[in-house]
Amino acid sequence: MTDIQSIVVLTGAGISAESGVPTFRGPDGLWEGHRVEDVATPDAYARDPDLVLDFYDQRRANLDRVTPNEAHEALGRLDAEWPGELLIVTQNVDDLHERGGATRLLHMHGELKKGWCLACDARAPFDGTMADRPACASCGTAGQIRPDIVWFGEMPYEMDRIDDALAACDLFVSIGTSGAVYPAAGFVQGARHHGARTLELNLEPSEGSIFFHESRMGRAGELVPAWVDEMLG
Ligand code: BJW
Repeated sequence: MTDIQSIVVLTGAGISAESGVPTFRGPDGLWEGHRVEDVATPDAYARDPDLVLDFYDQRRANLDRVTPNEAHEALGRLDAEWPGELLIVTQNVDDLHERGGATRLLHMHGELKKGWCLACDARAPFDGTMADRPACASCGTAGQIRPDIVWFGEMPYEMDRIDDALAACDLFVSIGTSGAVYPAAGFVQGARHHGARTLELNLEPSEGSIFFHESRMGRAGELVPAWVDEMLG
């Protein structure tokens, strides 16, 4: 892979699977006893806020029991050593990329460790239990903090920045994502449209596998360090 200056990496739940964080679309389409559609929509939150807040509280607490794996650490190394442009776009709401050393990173679907106050619109770090209906540190209103997570029907974060990076990149790499959720599922075609080379690293072919120039199948914990070694020569 010569002549590569600018890289965009997209990651999904598969990169955190070997850390013990469950993926969304397992064989039976269920996840921790819930269908994603039952908890990851604004309607679900309006219908049963206790269920939704508890679901995210449990996942936030679980972050303290997991650690970054070889794939997160390899991307942290790429971030530290790659001399050109790099943007790691994660769909994941865990903090394993940061803990693996990534800094050129954005969370397009939000973060478990952030809260969004619906009373004053402040988004702030959060590390407690939302089901207890805490007060907002900015405005003092109690019971109005929801997870700062992008649910179905909501606009993912930083789309302009992502679109600019996709248009300018020489290489687009997708890691551990099923390609089932848009707009992320369309990034490969966007990058190709602008002339980028495209590579998929996944356990099995994603829904958009045919759009990639190259697909490598296997565990992220093996494939990602090997690819990063290639890039850093
Ligand atoms: C391994 C591995 C190992 C395992 N090593 N690999 C009809 C057509 C097109 C679009 C739509 C449509 N109807 C509605 C839409 C839009 C909708 C959408 O895409 N729906 C689909 C269901 C069709 N999208 C939205 O609503 C988005 N917003 C939006 O579109 O706004 C309008 C807009 C317009 C124009 C431009 C921009 C925006 C918002 C989507 C929000 C998604 N939110 C979720 C939940 C977050 C909350 C939470 O975490 O609880 O985000 S859904 C869930 O899916 C989560 C994930 O980030 C996302 C992607 O999942 P991911 O990461 O791919 O996980 P899995 O489980 O699906 O796959 C794991 C993969 O890893 C598998 O392939 C495994 O094989 C692999 N793997 N172990 C390597 N060890």
